[in-house]
Amino acid sequence: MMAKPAHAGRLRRAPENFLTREQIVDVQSGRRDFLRKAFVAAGASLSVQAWAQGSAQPKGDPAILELPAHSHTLGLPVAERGYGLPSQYERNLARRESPGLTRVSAASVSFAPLQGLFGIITPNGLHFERHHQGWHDIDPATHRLMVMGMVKNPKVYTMDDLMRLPSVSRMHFIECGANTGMEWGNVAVPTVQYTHGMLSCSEFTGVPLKVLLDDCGFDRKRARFVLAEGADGASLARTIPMDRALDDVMVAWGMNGEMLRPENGYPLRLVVPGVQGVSWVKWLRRIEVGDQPFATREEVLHYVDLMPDGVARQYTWTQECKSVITTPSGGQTLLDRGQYNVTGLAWSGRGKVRRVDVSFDGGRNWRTARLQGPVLGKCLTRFNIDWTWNGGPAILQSRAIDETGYVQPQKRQLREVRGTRSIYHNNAIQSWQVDATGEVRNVHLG
Ligand SMILES: Nc1nc2c(c(=O)[nH]1)N[C@H]1C(S)=C(S)[C@@H](COP(=O)(O)O)O[C@H]1N2
Ligand SMILES: [Mo]
Repeated sequence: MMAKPAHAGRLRRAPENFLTREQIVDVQSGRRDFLRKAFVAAGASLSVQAWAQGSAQPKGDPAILELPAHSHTLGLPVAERGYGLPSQYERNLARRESPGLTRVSAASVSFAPLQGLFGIITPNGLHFERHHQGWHDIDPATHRLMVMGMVKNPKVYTMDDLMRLPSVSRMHFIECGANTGMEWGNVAVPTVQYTHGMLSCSEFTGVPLKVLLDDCGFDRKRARFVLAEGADGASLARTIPMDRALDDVMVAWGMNGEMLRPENGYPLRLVVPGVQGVSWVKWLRRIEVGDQPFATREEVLHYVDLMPDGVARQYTWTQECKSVITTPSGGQTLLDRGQYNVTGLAWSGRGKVRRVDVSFDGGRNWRTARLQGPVLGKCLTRFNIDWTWNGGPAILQSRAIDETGYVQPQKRQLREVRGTRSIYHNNAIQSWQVDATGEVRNVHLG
């Protein structure tokens, strides 16, 4: 049996990463210190040394010495609901809304709890949500997709028609262009759920858009762009350049092995790998082929970046290379010094992640992290690196490099080019400060 490192550090997992009002009062009145000691004492009673020496029974921990009821009573029969749910002990792991984002738009957003997820796949019930005009649970029997414009044979497809076509399944991340938007200014939102939680990753199943465009006989000479439009009240519509439409764009109905969830576009959504979330039109009802960009509301008024010279950067197709440490991250607490597995996510809209470096001293020194397979193009990549916390203050950062050689910028470098008036497309390096009490918080370095 492999011995646990004798000084393995422990972390308060706090999936939701938020203290309750009572806990804040506790902290203010000094009770937090008491809680900390209680945690440490409970852990210390399981002698790690005893395991390492192969001793038959670690002494003292009632959780291992006393036979719990579940070990000598009859368990439940198969789960009551035909569709399983997480353990009751995981109730805190949930999507959450942030009042802060009303700065970007009055419509709704919920953030994925990145701090509580493992690997690269986002469970369907925790996939972030962004609705410009609310969501609907649309009947697939009456849903239709129309392909029209510069095509020889305009067509209307039913879901059955679409699902008979040759399909593919591929893993991709989706990130809202406004992800990490609040960090452009001097607002340091508390947790990674709120800084980076408009990010998710799934295996999508659907038909390549190219198959539909070929099926309708698009005008190869004149067609340069397609428009994708949703069936919601927002009629959300985005232009996609033809080279992308013919490359890896999918008209998808599947997400992680099952049909899309209603809030993520059931029964049909566009998947535009590497491109910001707004182009991933949900409840997809129309594809129009044209010879110029369509200049819809969503690309003229929204998702543009106001540059320092006052000119707006429009039609941002690609999400640039980015990464973030998810554990330890803002709101979590290191309960004792010792060894930690520092882990996070890296991604690039241009292809594969080539390398991730991690710094523990605010960017002075960097060490290369281990990339966990599979490393796929336009997909989240999980990284891990060992760290021994000596109990002193530290600043944790991660810096991703993609296969094109693009290096994720420092916030300062990004601001030099883009100014401070942007909301969208912030892919700067994130800093988490660990202070001597072990508490981790979001800090902006100059
Ligand atoms: N029809 C429609 N499609 C939409 C939206 C919408 O409001 N309506 N929101 C867009 C935005 S801004 C994003 S970031 C993604 C979010 O996808 P999700 O809710 O599945 O996470 O969907 C995009 N597609
Ligand atoms: Mo978005």
